[in-house]
Amino acid sequence: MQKKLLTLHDFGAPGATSFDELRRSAAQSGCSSTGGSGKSGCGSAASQGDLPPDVWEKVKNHPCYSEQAHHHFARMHVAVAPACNIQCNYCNRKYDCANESRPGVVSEKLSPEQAARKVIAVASTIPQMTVLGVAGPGDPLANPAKTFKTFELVSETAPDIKLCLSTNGLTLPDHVERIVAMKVDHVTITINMIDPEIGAQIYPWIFYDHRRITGVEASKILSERQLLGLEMLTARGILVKVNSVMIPGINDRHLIEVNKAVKSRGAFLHNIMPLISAPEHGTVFGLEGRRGPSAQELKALQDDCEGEMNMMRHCRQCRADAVGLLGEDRSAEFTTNKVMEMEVTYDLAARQAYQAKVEAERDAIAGAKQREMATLADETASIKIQVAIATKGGGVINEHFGHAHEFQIYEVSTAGAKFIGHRRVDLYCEGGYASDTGIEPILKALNDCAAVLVAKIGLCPKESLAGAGIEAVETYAFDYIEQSAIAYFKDYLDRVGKSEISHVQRGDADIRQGAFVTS
Ligand code: CLF
Ligand code: SF4
Repeated sequence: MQKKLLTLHDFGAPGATSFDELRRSAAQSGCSSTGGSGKSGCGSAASQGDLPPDVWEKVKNHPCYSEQAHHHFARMHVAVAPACNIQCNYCNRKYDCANESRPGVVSEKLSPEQAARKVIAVASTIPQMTVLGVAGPGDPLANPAKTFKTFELVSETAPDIKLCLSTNGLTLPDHVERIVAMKVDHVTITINMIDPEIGAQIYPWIFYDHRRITGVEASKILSERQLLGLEMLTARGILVKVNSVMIPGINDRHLIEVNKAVKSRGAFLHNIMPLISAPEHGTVFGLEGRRGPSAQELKALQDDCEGEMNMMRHCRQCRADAVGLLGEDRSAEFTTNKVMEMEVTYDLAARQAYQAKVEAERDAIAGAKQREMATLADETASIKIQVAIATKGGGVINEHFGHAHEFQIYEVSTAGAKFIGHRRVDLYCEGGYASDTGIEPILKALNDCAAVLVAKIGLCPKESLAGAGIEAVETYAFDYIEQSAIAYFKDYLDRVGKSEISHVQRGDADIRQGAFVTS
């Protein structure tokens, strides 16, 4: 495998090689992007054997389209699309807000050239970064020139990186052919309604056909354009994920109808996300005090929608400039100033070697899970429990309780262990001391769990968790997550059977809004 050595200054820094030269040099390196046509009908929990080979090629290292992949592979967003052509009542786009983490918020807006430079810098530093997404802070297709220029520069320079975009869908039908031509294999459409009367409560206006349109008419046009765009993409083999924001009191039950509508039009995956709403965001919903759903409400809706098309449950509601694994944020390492100073080595061979290593690790994880499942073969109990996992990634229980920014939540039963969500928390331990917020918010976030499996935990939090009925378990430190969750469940059933413990139905839990930020 040929190794390309490139420096960031090759990307237009003073006195550097031109971007064109860099593109040519990368194009000669012999790698190619993945291709093939997608088929709908499966989802993020699917494994290699569950999907046609061409679809598996597209999703196997996409952290959003494959729940398994999200333990190993990272995505990055570049904020090249500031404008938007509609208004959502849950949106207020902000810049330079490093403490706020939600879609629509970024620290820097980038030109396509700056964005391409940043992608190469990240790809060089983080070999597991496999996907470039354009997701805002406005709508990528309301900024088509910048969005497609960015994709063009990146695909010519780093063709092993998958291209992904996320849109409100209003202008999507106008851009489908270009999306296909650019080999953008993954498109997300945010569809919150198919009933314009409901839409009128979510969208005060759209800008379409050179005019501002309000009320039910606006939502009618938006919905028609979204569904048309979805049909056009799936007919051309593009994998389409539909994002829907669950807004209690407005579209919560209606999303079941949305699910049916998008499923019938070939969507690959449906991602129902909780409303992010707080007065300080300055959004209409935030200012009117509209709440987001609880953990149980969200899960119940996702369960109701789950059928042939699986639900995405591992979304972290990323910022439009997010970098890293879905549960981490490394964007501060890649500001424009830092990127300009970095000497980078775009090493395709190293990236591919990393991915081969991940393949082997995934096989080992799947094998271990299968072996553990065999131990449940004779179990008939109808008990289901939820367990929280402290992990830094890699599919392993490798995080100290006090250092966890989030816990991954698995539902475990005789059917196996299934990822059902994550809970963000403030660090329990800061600089060796318990944080000011204490353990209460963590207890509320994990209240629906019977246990938390950790690499390590101190006596004090362990006792607090026990007091709340949550068992802290270090037995599975550095073991695989799903294998361990099943092993814990087996042990749990044994202890219930021997009346050493009682199985109790746990209560609801808090979902903390937004995604992880470093500061
Ligand atoms: Fe980005 Fe979106 Fe592509 Fe993923 S995010 S454009 S599909 S690469 Fe992923 Fe982030 Fe959720 Fe989006 S976790 S907000 S679903
Ligand atoms: Fe904000 Fe996206 Fe809605 Fe535009 S489409 S208003 S950027 S949430």
